[in-house]
Amino acid sequence: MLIHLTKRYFMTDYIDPPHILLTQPVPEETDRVLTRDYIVHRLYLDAAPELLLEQVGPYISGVITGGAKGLSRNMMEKLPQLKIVAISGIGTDAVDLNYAAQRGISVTTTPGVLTDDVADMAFGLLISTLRQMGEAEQVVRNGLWLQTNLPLARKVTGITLGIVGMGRVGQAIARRAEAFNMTVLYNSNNPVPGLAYRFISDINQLARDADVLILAASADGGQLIITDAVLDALGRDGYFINIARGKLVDEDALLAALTQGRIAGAGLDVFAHEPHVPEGFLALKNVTLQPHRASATLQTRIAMGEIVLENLAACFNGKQPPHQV
Ligand code: 8YV
Repeated sequence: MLIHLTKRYFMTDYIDPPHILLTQPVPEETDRVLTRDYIVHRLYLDAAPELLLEQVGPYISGVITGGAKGLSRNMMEKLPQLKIVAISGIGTDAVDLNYAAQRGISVTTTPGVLTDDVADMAFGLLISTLRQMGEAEQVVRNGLWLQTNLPLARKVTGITLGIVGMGRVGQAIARRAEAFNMTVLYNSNNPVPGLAYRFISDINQLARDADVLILAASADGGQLIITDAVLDALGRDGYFINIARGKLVDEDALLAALTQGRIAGAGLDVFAHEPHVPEGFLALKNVTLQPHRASATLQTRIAMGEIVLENLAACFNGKQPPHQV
């Protein structure tokens, strides 16, 4: 492999142009600027990623990664010149922030621009699951319209919605819920000042009161939030929607609750060990499944890419990146 080692900046200790490691693709618009301004190494395209890391690891000063993918401590240890981990996303749960801080590595995110998409996905999953749109679509696609008597669906407008996590995304979901005449209740670490929705400090109580429970919490704390007890509190007429992180959910308990009819259905964009989806989910008609696509629109991914580029540029110009966590 040819590695371009050109001049070094006088005052800095990284190579110019900086070497950037990309763990997953970015939109063409972002990629064009990256390849113009940096030397880009694409881990996701390489047949032997370990070997690539061995070869280019010593030169890498920036990594671009996704929120769920993050960057393990083990990987960071292979990158002695690393200055910045630029997350194209908002979750920092897959990056060892303490270790990054110890080494003086900036960790940045792309807040704000993906809020609406994630809230839209939460609503898409909610409507699709309650209205059985996946199952009904299969009926049409398989030419079974006349032969099939689908059960009646669950009405969406007017339900009681429980939101777990009232950050930007939780609030964007709540705003959408208002247009559907829903009663919004929420649980988060603390009540959010200025919100008109009722705060419920006990998540089991929230699940009991809600027709649909949406998980929109950050996974930075790493704790399990959706347990067997929460699912039982949600009950046989309740639905669960997850657009946050799979690791916040006891996935075995969720699968069991769905299979045994202890909750009515689920809409899942995220899983505990992506891209692995436990096989049991695939057979269930009362579940809507997505491959972690909540922020995956062209417009939003371009906007996320612009912020990633800003963060990188600031870092390599000796400034504090604007969206450093
Ligand atoms: C992205 C995410 O799908 O923001 C996050 O933390 O998980 C998602 O928005 C992911 O970052 C892919 O780039």
